[in-house]
Amino acid sequence: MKLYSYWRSGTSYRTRIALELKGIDYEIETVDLREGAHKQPAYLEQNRQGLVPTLVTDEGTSICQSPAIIEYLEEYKPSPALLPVLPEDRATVRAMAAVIGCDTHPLGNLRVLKYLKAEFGQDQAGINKWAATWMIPAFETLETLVLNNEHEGEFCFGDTPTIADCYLIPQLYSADRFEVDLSPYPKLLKVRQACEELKAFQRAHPDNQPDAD
Ligand SMILES: N[C@@H](CCC(=O)N[C@@H](CS)C(=O)NCC(=O)O)C(=O)O
Repeated sequence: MKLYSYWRSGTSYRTRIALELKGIDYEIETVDLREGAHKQPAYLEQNRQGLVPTLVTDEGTSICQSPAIIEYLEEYKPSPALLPVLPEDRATVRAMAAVIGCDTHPLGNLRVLKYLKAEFGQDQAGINKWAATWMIPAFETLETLVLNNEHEGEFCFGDTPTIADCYLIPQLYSADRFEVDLSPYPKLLKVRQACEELKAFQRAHPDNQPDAD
């Protein structure tokens, strides 16, 4: 498979984690967001929205939207599972992922931040404040969800990584970039520690990508 990816993109990062956890062979094709490569015709052929990531399957199908890609990977290679067995547990894990994927990450996307700078004259301090405004309630919610589910363990849900961890770790990485204080979320920090010990998370980390600078 081929993954169109940008090293610091949270959605690329979460998809790389899923690919790595599944042990799927894939190659990276880098898309430099800073240079606008995602808006070039060649890339738009793969992804009509002009966003990363895009996964191209071995059969040549292009899949966009990281939630769709991650769910595809779960169906394509069910083991190791990134979702629990029971429907209600699966819903819990998907809800944790959605706190980030639906309600948090989109507000900190490159195009949103560029707009805040260009149209509203925000400097880096303003951008950091914006990022914190939306990340803090998400982390508060997740800290509670992770602590209060019946399957509390090393990871967001139980003792093996799930889709929720694929979403959480890149968002924590982004929090560090925007200087969001993570000390009020000790459980999330413990989960991060557990993830950081796994090769899959290490290999997927932005610093370990071919386009990292
Ligand atoms: N919902 C999409 C969002 C994709 C997305 O926002 N990707 C960002 C990078 S994390 C991007 O391509 N940004 C380019 C831009 O904002 O111009 C997904 O999960 O794949």
